[in-house]
Amino acid sequence: MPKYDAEAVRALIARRRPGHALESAFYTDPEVFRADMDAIFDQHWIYVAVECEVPEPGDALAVDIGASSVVIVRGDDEQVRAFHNVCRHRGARLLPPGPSIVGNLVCPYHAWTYGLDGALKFAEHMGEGFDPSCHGLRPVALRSVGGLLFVCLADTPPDDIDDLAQQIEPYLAPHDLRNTRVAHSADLIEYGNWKLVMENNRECYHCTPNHPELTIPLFAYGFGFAPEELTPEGQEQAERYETLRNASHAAWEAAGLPSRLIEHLDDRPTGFRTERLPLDGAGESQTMDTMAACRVPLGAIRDKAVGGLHFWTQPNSWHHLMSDHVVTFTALPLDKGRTLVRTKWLVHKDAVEGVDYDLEKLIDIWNVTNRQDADLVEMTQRGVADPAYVPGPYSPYTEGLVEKFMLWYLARLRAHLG
Ligand code: 3BY
Ligand code: FES
Ligand code: FE
Repeated sequence: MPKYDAEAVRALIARRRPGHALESAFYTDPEVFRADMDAIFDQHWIYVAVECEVPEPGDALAVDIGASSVVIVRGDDEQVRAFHNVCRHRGARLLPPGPSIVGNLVCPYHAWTYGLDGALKFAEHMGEGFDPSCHGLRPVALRSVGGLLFVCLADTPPDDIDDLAQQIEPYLAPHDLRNTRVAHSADLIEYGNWKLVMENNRECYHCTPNHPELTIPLFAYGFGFAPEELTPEGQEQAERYETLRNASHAAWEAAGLPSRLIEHLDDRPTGFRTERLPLDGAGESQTMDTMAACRVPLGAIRDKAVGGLHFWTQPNSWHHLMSDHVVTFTALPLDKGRTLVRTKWLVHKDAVEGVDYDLEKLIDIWNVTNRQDADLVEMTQRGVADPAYVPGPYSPYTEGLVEKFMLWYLARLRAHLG
């Protein structure tokens, strides 16, 4: 039985007007949602966790991606591996979502017991002809990119992850993600299709009217504007931003912090983008007052004013790395109209809450901003579901990266549907 009507989805893709938002069905139709899960989330590298969440052998983490669930676990040999969270007996989930500490992976149902390498070690009462070696956990492709863990549910994952890792690891390395710890994690359900979450994330057109806290206005200039429409003050600010960006890139690169833009958003299966951007004000960190929130610096970084390193991946992740903390985001579709946005705040592994950082100060800005974005996504979901909705044009200045997200998405969907 086909999971969805591929012909209907192909027709929708063919009708799409370039440079425009998608028609309603892309955000509201359960068939398109199933096509998205099949063609996008089951085929591509999905950012799910940070390596520091499984620091010791036996540390495990279960993450749901649509109908699938993946167990990430560090083995006795220190290797981090991923398996389908599905028992090879009668299919029970082995671990609940979230972190666990395990000696073996023991199914709660009939106690089939798997080693941390996935091999089935014990299964009682299965008789003579039963071969445990044919009943190990099914592996899932896993890749750590500088400490960020990506999984791919496909049998043959896109191999451009190697090139991505090679390009991005020098950018991530100074922040030493492997020696961090999750200070806080927040799950926010946004009442909108996952693509609305991503479209919203890929522009800062909405930042000035909606995110007063987000070290605006300078930050927003990093994501595009129409030069001819700027007021004299706007022009002055834009120039200030450009000067600051160029000077910062030069200084940071000289200090061993790769900073310049790399953009491969729509020309490969594992699309990504990175750039280190200066922050407004004193420019130390992404906090309400732009000052570092944590006293213990990350990695070898000693200059606090190293801006925010933005790292985005298609289809669903974005990350901000500062001198004192890191914020990682992943958007995981729940159904056609709901998306889980999971945010994690990382600090140096030795930083002590209440001594080296104040948790509120650390998480405030992105908690507030996420809430604002969730409201924007929800109001858009309602609007695109209205029979009166007609897809409107993207701004060529401020929404160029939204269009790149769409071009990537449509090309991947087309490639999968054939
Ligand atoms: O950098 C980001 O993650 C994007 C771009 C601007 C707003 N947004 C949060
Ligand atoms: Fe796991 Fe039976 S379903 S042991
Ligand atoms: Fe936003």
